[in-house]
Amino acid sequence: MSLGLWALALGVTVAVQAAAPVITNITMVGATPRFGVHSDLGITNQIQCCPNLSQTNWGVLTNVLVAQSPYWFVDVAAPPASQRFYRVVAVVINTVPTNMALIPEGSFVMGDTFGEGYGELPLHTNQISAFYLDKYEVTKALWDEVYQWATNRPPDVRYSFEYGAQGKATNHPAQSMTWYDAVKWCNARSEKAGFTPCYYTNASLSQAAIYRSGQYDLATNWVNWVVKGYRLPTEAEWEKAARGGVSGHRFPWSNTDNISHSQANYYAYPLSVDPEYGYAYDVNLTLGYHPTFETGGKPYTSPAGYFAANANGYGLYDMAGNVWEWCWDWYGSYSSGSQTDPRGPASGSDRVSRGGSWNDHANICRAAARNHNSAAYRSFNVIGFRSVLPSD
Ligand SMILES: [Ca+2]
Repeated sequence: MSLGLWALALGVTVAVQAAAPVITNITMVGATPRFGVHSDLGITNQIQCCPNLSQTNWGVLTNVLVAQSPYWFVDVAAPPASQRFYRVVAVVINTVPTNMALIPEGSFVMGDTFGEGYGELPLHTNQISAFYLDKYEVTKALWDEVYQWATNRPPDVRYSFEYGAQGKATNHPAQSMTWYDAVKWCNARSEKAGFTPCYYTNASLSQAAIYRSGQYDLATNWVNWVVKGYRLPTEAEWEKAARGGVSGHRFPWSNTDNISHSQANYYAYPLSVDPEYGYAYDVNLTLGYHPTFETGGKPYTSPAGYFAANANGYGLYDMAGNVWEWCWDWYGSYSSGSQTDPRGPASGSDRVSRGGSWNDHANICRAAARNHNSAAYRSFNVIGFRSVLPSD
């Protein structure tokens, strides 16, 4: 075997200020190539190879989080009696934030392909930029952590919430918050994390206008949509996420277009139990609340992510049922034209919520189903939310 070595500091992104990794001491140990790499610590090296230098397609052998320098790399997978070139590149691995899922860029068909809903037509195609979405409805534990931080800040930057939120247990979804409180909480979560708030009390988007208290009916241009900060999903983002990367299904899962208590926390009303008003696609064997969670008085919410085997195609939980989820948009009618990253009507009287709850029938838990409430609505223990973070 003949060996070649290249050491490049190609920044796959420009965030790395590290010095270039350097390959040294390349040698054969028996039939196996081995070399040392000098690198800054704490960065990721990507070890690449190719069979000849006339091609530009370097294959990735492995990623190494550098804990010591120099370190040895032994290429146990190298084919015998061949020629191989190596290089080591400092890369930034784009890590997904904790407990969030990447919803990739792409288009989807929004609306009800089954003709079962209200206000869910016409079908229209939306192009949606990539974003991260909480895998779980915001739990009471997470709500409290941010809430405590936000309400104990110095007076000039302190948050005040109308009512805050309730939760049956710390690992259950936070619920019964107003839309205003959900939005302010997203801002607080951003500030706590060192990110930039998305929501402002006017179009200046200035520090002085960060939305931390009161009731403001925010306009679309009172939102900084491009900064790295937490915000509510738009209605289109929510529906794209709920569909899990597949189209034309009734629920967030695609292996069946039916629903039962093995998949979601909702109020079952199956046709088999009520032949007149039941839902044919509700194949639960019994009528009523989910028996596992019908305990200790209402609400009958379930722990976030309880249906662990039933994450959707993007790895999201409870997109059907458990609690409704506030979205950004004012409620309004759909139009048929294709749109890119739509943010809903410019004004309105209600904000959208999605997904149904422990208290709702199967038809309300469909991926296309829409609901809307006043931003000051607190619900009967049925409404919560999850948050978005931009992907770059
Ligand atoms: Ca939900």
